[in-house]
Amino acid sequence: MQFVDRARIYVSAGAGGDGCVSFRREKYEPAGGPDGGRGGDGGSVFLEVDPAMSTLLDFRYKNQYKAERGGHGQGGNREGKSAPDLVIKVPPGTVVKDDETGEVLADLVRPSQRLLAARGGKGGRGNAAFATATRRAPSFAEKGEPGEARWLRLELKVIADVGLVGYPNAGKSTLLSVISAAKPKIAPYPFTTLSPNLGVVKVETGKSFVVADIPGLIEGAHAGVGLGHDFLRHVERTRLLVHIVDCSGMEGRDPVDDYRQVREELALFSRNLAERPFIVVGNKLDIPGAEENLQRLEEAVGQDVVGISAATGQGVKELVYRIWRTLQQLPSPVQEEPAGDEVEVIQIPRSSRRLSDFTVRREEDAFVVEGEGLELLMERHDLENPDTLRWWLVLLEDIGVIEALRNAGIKDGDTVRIAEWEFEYLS
Ligand SMILES: Nc1nc2c(ncn2[C@@H]2O[C@H](COP(=O)(O)OP(=O)(O)OP(=O)(O)O)[C@@H](O)[C@H]2O)c(=O)[nH]1
Ligand SMILES: [Mg+2]
Repeated sequence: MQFVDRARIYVSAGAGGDGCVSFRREKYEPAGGPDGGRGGDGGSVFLEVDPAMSTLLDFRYKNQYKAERGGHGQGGNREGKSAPDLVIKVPPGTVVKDDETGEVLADLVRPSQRLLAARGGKGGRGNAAFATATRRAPSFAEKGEPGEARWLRLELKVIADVGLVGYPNAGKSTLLSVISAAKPKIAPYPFTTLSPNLGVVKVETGKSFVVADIPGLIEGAHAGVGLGHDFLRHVERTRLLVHIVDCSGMEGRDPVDDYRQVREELALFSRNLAERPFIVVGNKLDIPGAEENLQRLEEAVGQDVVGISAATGQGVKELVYRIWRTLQQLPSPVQEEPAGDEVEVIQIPRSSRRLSDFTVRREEDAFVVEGEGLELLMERHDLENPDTLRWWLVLLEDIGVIEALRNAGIKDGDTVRIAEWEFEYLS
């Protein structure tokens, strides 16, 4: 039995720090050489599998994740500090999709897998990096590159950790309704539950588990009497059974008989289920006389029985902690790999940012140059600065933009446009 847990999160990486404009100051040298350092890189955002998690519940409370930006470069060729990466833990089996396109970016299954969900921006170069034989004192530096940001859709096929079993009317659905947000049908007659209900139980931040509530089991359930048979198959995949017994003795039933009958049905269905770890819960302690039945039950069971009233909430919180603690001692459903440093980082492909990947197109009023790498680089520089502008025009020549414009038939006086920026072509 599975249901799909979903969440939407926003991940944004840190921008790179800005490069610095600075000149060495020496006692007898009024204008020393450029020594502005590079900015530090921005932090990236990673998604990483945490085998201890089984739900996406925490993402309902926090869905924005931002890594910090890199520090700015400084004089004396000091590089800015790089920001730490931000690692978000997700349960094993989380499928990560691009929220906009629905495209699957990663299927995070194993603890050693990491998705680079948003790349941090590179730090900008300081003015020292722009010095050449002919430009000894560059008055400009580069801004840090922006970090990537995107909305992600997380989807997890949830397998229940805990199966609620018990005789009809024991209060299984009532318990589920008070420990989770699930809204199962509850009524004072047997077989109210006709198909399994799943609920996510939050213990505290980062600690939650999934409970399956199945129809009540009666004598012959293992052979298909009642509804139990089909559903026993489903609880077979849970790690822990919580056996609910109605201790009220209402309707003339004996809790000890009910307990034994359900245990027997489990054993007849599969040895596996009979050997599954289980917690026994005596319910309906708000009814007079239930306490005595609880004691009798405890003696018959031979292990302690947790007493609760799903109706009043008595003992329920303690039960939830008890279940959580027990789960921690049980093997995780995902096979843990031997510890090693073989981490597989999954990358989200991005379009080419090579400066040489550009196109030239002729429009009515201008020649338009387009290229992601070129446009991103341009954004990081202030072309109002004449020093920067000279550097930029040489760069356009070097990477072949000017030649491509000539091939496209450009003449003196024509306008060239790159993103928002325009200039007049002069050969
Ligand atoms: N007094 C009292 N009544 C309870 C308590 N828990 C459940 N009930 C009642 O018992 C009846 C059966 O509860 P359900 O939660 O539907 O029982 P179930 O085990 O899911 O039953 P099936 O789905 O038929 O197997 C309902 O009338 C509940 O209101 C309790 O702690 N005290
Ligand atoms: Mg029910």
